[in-house]
Amino acid sequence: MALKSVLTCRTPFTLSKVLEVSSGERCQSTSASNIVVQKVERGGRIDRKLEGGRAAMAGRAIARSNMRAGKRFMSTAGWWSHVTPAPRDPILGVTEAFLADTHPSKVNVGVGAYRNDKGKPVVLQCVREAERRIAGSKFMEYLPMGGSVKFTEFAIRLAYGDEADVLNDKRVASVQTLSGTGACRLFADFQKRFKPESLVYIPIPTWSNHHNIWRDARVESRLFRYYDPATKGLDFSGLMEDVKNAPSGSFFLLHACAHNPTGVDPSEEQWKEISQLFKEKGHFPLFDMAYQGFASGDTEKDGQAIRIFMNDGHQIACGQSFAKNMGLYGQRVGCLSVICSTPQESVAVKSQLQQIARPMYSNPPLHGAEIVSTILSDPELKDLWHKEVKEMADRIISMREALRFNLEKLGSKLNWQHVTDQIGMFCYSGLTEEQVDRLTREFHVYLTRNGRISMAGVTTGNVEYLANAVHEVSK
Ligand code: KET
Repeated sequence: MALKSVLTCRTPFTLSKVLEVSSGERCQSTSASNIVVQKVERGGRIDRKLEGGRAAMAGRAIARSNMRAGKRFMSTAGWWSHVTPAPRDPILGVTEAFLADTHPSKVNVGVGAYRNDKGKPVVLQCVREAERRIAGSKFMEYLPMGGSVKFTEFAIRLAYGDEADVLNDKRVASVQTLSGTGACRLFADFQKRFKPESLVYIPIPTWSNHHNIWRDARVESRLFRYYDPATKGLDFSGLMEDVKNAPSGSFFLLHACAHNPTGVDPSEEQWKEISQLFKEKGHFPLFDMAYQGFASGDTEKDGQAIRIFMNDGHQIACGQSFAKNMGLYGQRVGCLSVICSTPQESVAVKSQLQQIARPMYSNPPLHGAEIVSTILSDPELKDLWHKEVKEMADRIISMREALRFNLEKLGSKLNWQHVTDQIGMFCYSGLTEEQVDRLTREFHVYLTRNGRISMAGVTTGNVEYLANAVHEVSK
């Protein structure tokens, strides 16, 4: 059968492919998974419509017959006709929707990215100075698979404290990662490879991407209670019960500070109790520390949970991100560290973490690691950084007060105390999905559907507008 093919692309997602067949039939694919077969002589009237898998099969059949006819040809169905669009990311999708909105009063309190009081992204002074110092650096070589050793040495000192025994004993395996996400993912892959039967327990609720990370690493996950919507605080007894009932030797994902999305952290006493119970049960604590400095404004204080577990002798793992606390979002700079029982074990663990990184991205990027190690190795720059972290944390705290004040001023009958009780970047407002949808539809306020407000996007300029909108939908 003689076939002639024409292929045009209208958009990256919609292919319009036309094939003429000798029988007089014409096969047109109107979308990637849809083929319409028409009789040409009958003026294009649709005779049959094939969709999805059937369309793909028809496409392949036509392609095969065309191959037999010895013609150069492209398949009607396309290699990827079975691929359907991925669902929108619950956090980064909010930014996409915000950018598409042209309303002048629109407000983005979706993604957890710090803005100054003018609503603008910030480059910290310490970062600018570090960049000035490393500008013109002749070193553009590959980093080792585990990244910059100088960087990881400073990163783990920040996490565990300069004087930590585990550091003096050289018992910490650490690698530079693609920010906090990369640290979690590398650990999840490591867990799957070396404890293939283990489970990971994830708090309810948590950063939405945690679920994706352990799912893609093929680690079986379970949930544990964390937040109590009734009290808008920690469900401590529920948490302890779930920790107790989990099979011994389970992995638990914990937020080191400034829990995302709830802004609710255990107290020092509660962390101590959790640590003790973990000891009894032989559970593994994995800390995601994406916000060190953002909870209290003090990086040491925000490392409290890590220090408690470390001093209790746990072999913890910790994922660090410098996206938020140094404003290095797009630089993708983070660190994964694992406390081991001996220096030899830590050498082995590090080599295996590198082995996982090698076929995925080979080695991590240089620039962000250079910035971080320049800042952390210079006492003056480090002081400046501490001051700037505190300024960011303080601005967020003052916006919490302003939001609550305005809601109360508007006469809201609801209790908004949690807005100021919670800490870190987020306010877990308690708004329902329907109320969030109204906020976006009627007021052009963009936030995640779980009612999380990124306080980093609230400014003196938009706080009244935001409070009014929240009040209107929650009356
Ligand atoms: N852990 C937590 C708890 C977290 O909130 C984030 C980012 C990350 C890790 C990853 O950050 P990275 O940029 O890979 O270092 N959270 C914000 C951004 C995002 O969703 O990617 C957010 O919740 O808005």
